[in-house]
Amino acid sequence: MGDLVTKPKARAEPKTKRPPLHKVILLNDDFTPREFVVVVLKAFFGLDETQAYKVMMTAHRRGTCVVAVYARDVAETKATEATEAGRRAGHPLSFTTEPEE
Ligand code: TYC
Repeated sequence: MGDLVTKPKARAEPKTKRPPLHKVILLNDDFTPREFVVVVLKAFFGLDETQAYKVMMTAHRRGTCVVAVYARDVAETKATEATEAGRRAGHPLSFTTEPEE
């Protein structure tokens, strides 16, 4: 009886596909003070002053800016909590999430 050799099939996708990461996106508005946006970015996303100022100014000028990328549940929790911090202070500051391509 001849030996049966099973050739492994080529796999286009890795066997364990990692779930997609999600972006947290800062949205501009006309009312939230710039300094408050910077404080929130530092407190919730661990940005330093320089990074936070750049992200805030990018959203201010262009309408949106990606703040950071996390696993989906972490991204959603951070976006919700940072948005709520704005609400508690009386500001319409808003963060959303979307999957990374
Ligand atoms: N546009 C706001 C202002 O002029 C500042 C601001 C920047 C608000 C970025 C939100 O995501 C934002 N006071």
